[in-house]
Amino acid sequence: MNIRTVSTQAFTDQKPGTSGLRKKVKTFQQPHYLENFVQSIFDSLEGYQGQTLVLGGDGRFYNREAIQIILKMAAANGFGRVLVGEKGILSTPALSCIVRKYKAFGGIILSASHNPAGPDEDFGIKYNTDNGGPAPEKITEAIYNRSKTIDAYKILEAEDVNLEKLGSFELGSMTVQVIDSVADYVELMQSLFDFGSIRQLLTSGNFRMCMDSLHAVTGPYAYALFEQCLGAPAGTVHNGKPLEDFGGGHPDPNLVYAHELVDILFGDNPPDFGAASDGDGDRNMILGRNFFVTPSDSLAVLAANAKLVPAYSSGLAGVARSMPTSAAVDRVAVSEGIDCYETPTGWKFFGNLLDAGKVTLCGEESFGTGSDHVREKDGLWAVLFWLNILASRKQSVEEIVREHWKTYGRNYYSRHDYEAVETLEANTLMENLREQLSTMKGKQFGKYQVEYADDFSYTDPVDGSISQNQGIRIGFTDGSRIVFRLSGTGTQGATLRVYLESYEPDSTKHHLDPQQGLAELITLADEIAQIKANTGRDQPTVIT
Ligand code: G16
Repeated sequence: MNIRTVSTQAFTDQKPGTSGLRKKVKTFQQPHYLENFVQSIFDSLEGYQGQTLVLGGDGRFYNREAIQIILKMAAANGFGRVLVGEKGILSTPALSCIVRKYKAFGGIILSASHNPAGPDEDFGIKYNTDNGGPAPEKITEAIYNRSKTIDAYKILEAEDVNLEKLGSFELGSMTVQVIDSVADYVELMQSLFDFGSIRQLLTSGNFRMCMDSLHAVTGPYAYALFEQCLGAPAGTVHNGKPLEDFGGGHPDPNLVYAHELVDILFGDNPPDFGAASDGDGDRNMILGRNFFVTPSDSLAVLAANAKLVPAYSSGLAGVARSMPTSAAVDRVAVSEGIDCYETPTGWKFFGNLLDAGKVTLCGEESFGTGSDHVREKDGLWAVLFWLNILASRKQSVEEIVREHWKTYGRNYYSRHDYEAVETLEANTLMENLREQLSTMKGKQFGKYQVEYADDFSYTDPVDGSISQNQGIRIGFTDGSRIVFRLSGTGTQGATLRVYLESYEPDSTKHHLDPQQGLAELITLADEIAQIKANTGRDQPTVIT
């Protein structure tokens, strides 16, 4: 078998975003596009000769082709072994688990997460380091820089590897091990949670749950966990067959895109508990009967109830949340006497804190929660965590959240997304905001007085690295805030995210719908950022 060195020309648009490189499938299908990026990853790493790489994706369109290319490039570049999920499938948290368990050099995940899939939709690729977590900015910058000058890549001339069955194959001098995509992950979950009491709950006949895998990667994991290990009745998992186009849907577990599940939980005779995950299995949405748990509240509830879960029974080292996530978890941290860290958006920023043992739980408003068990957020882990709490407290989801608000106060919270806005318009809006920052302090807007206004900057407490321009924050003297950011995961134009939050300690005022509770702030956000005028949009595309 020959190793070929192929001449190529650099692409200028291979800058990784919040979570790897995400583009339209058609972009990735251009000659040399994927190869250039993969070679740029390898060229930015040192010491991988003879080492193990883990490889898998969420099963979306182009997953199979990309895996074959990457296998041949890994062989040509000198990796010793690649562990690849059966049929090329690994959820993002499962890949993280496998990198850590088998002490691999790193991993490559093929996914565009919650973005739709299919020939005209999205694809993505991300490198994870040996801790199982997304590469830090230092590495993603190096990959991007390399991609701008690359002029050749190496690939083995070989037949495709059969990924349909488990086993070991030789590819040049590299071994390809096709592994069970689900087993290691299920074993890890069994080591964390009280499967005995969750099984009792799910088989009691008094409790029904519905898990919507949205035809994405979590289907096989959800069947194995809920229906096989935990005894939930067949049919508990909905849309569990992974499809290359996710059934034409948008695999984003929120109130808009997971509407089938929402209709069930808010319909007649709803089950007690509903959950959904996203394309690659790292996000989660939690619903009770007629009740939606805001992701920021979900993080806070998990933190407050962590001692009920065997893995966290001795308490948490600390917690972390991304800056735009509500401060609900901060209040739990204060009451538990533990540290709470505020990081920029992006799971990669939690890695150092987790590795250093400074935090045990972390989460984001973008439907992500996780812990130190892996270095990615983990959708099914969050579902099991909730089930463990429900089994232990024997209350409904709504009762648990309402009691939580009573104890800690309620952080009313909502995110308004304006998707596929013209990039120029979005940049102008952000620039205009930046220009106002220095004169904002002390300004009065109706009942709100500005306490601070800045562009969030983060200094990593472990390695001292600095990340600037991470979102514009306008905080008011009553603790409310508005945050403006441009998403780093979209593939079309720009997505403006507006995050709104206010704090209500009085439990007689906890009954409002967040859009009502935040109505004045919503109007104010438009007044300050001139969203309608700048984007021509009357209302957000998605409200969560
Ligand atoms: C990724 C990141 C998350 C981030 C989310 C949204 O999630 O891992 O940390 O919160 O994107 O980022 P943005 O607001 O920049 O679009 P995922 O699930 O897409 O991998």
